[in-house]
Amino acid sequence: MKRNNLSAIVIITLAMLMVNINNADSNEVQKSKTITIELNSMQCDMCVEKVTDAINSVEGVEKVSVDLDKKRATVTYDTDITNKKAIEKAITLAGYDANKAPADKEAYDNLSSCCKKP
Ligand SMILES: [Cu+2]
Repeated sequence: MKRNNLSAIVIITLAMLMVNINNADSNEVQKSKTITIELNSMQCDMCVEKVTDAINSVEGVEKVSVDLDKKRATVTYDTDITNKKAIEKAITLAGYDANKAPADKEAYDNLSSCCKKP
């Protein structure tokens, strides 16, 4: 009887270990990465909205938070689907500088006057 109890404990412990290993695997498959992007040309809340929409339009982006005071975005994305360059590109095509990538000129010219650099 004692032996059976011990076996049961060993089996349960092994089962729990296997569950932990499986969880670690599934986390690795997701490959999420969080980066910050400098958005020095943003001026107002409308800019925040446009930049947020632009980043969200990139496939593979999971989470976006744009901070107007700090002039930067925090973006979480799936590294299997997209990358930092693609996200920067979407921002520049919306008319804003992203890190060292300059805004697309035509998109910038089409921004409302309140969104242009002073
Ligand atoms: Cu603006």
